[in-house]
Amino acid sequence: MTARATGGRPQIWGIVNVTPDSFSDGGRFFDAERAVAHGRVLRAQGADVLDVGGESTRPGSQPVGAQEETRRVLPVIEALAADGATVSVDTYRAETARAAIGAGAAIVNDVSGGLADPAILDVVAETGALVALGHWRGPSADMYARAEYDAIGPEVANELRERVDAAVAAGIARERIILDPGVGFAKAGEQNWALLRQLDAITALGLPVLIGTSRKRFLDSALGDDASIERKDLATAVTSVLAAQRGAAAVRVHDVVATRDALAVARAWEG
Ligand code: PMM
Repeated sequence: MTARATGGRPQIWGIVNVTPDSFSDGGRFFDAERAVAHGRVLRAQGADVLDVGGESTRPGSQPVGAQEETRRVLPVIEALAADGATVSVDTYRAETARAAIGAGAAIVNDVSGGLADPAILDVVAETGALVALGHWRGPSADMYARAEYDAIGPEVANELRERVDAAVAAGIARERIILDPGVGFAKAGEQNWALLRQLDAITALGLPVLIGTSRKRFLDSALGDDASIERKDLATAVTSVLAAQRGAAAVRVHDVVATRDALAVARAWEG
């Protein structure tokens, strides 16, 4: 597995969240079992990478801590990697990343681009994992306070270039870096659309670009406030195709089937 797109179509990263199920009393084992089963379904549906996360990074969400995060994701990563899946760990913590790689994760997906816990870059360098560096300006709790841009595309590109420099300085080979402009991270509503419109500024950095729009709040401005999950998944399939047409190498989604089909239809059109 490289950081490049597979066979001309973008990679599909399927989202596997390992968070407690408030509707079940099955306990912790059940949460992991459920996540593994979900990951297997996504893989069978065509996910190229399974992105396993144990802490929500949604706006306003509370951190769970490294110990709890590791406890949640490790058994899931172990089981999915043992199946032969390419597993990514969605974490900004060095300690979690190290444990996840030990359990079989091949990719560290750090939405903070190494800013939240700089030691994560050393872990990636030491282990030879791939890394996705996200554009980030601070923790979820107050990230909208930092959502100020004059020209969002070039500014995000510049800040990502600094993260690449930090990663390379830590000993990570450029070929092992994927960039993510961080849709929804320190960007409010319309700023996300402007960023997507200016995706060229990010792809011009010359590294593979990962885009995550799945079920995000900014889609509401196109769909209306009360759009169902199904409608958001359809919208995500459309944004994933548009991102792919503008050079994205990978898309991170909840609904793998919708995005897989949309990408296949776009490819058939393009011939
Ligand atoms: N978004 C979320 C979590 N992890 N990782 C990457 N690389 N890019 C993203 O856009 C991204 C991410 C938040 O969304 P979720 O809570 O639906 O997973």
